[in-house]
Amino acid sequence: MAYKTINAEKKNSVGVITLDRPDAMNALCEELINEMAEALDGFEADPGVGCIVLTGSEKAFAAGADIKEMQSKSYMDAYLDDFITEGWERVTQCRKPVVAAVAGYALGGGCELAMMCDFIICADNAKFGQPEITLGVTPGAGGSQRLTRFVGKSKSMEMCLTGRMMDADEAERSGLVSRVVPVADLMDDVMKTAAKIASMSLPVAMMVKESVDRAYETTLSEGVRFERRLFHSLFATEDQKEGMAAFAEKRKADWKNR
Ligand code: DAK
Repeated sequence: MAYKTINAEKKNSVGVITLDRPDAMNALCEELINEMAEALDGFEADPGVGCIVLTGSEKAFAAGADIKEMQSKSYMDAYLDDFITEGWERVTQCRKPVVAAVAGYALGGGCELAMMCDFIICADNAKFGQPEITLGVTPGAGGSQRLTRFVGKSKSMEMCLTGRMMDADEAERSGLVSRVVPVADLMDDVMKTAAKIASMSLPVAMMVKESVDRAYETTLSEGVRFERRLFHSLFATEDQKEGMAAFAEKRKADWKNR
């Protein structure tokens, strides 16, 4: 499938979506969001894909929603059309794991998009920020909520109120990203990580994702109860029998995804 604003390709069992609007720092225009949602649909439906990677260029993951596209919208345009909400939320609805590989700028909607992924690995040149206040708006795709959950109130409040950018080291110290790697190694590293995830039993990886996500949506006791129910249910699967047999027999597991 040929897209205009992204590239989507399957590399073995990993689906890779690369945001590709180099002249606009990968600004997230409506067409890009729709194309990204379509590519995600394709990878979600492909049983040969076990993990999805979302990335940009070395200069920019994405410098936010497309300011030039939205600058003249009226309140009614934004409200009645539910301004770009549908495609934007597609990432959060993925059942397969999605890894964000961030180099360069991840600002505004770019930072929000990265935070919608399951985890972020970033390059040492990455810069994260929610500069919407400098444009006369608030974050609009969950930035004030997700950034606060990642880095805590104080840092999130400061960043959202000043538009200050956070560099890669600060992002790692604050828990926004799982790891920082040299920019030249970013894609190699992320592809190895994604391939590792894709080598697991797909339904188990999906349940792990669901379980960790639950930690954000519920109390500790309900989350632990949810995890336990998933854990119990896995004893009905072929992959639990295979995984434990493989350990006992000192061999590699041959997952059936059943
Ligand atoms: N939109 C449109 N064009 C952009 C852009 C953006 N966000 N960011 C950069 N560009 C364009 C520039 O206009 C420039 O285009 P030309 O002038 O060459 O035509 C080109 O990309 C290169 O940018 P610069 O010349 O500015 O490059 P620099 O290296 O000097 O600076 C920069 C890079 C990333 C620091 C700077 O471009 C910048 O500050 N960009 C804007 C960052 C920003 O304010 N982002 C927040 C946007 S608001 C929602 C979902 C999402 C959102 C809201 C609601 N719903 C689901 C409801 C999100 C909102 C936002 O993200």
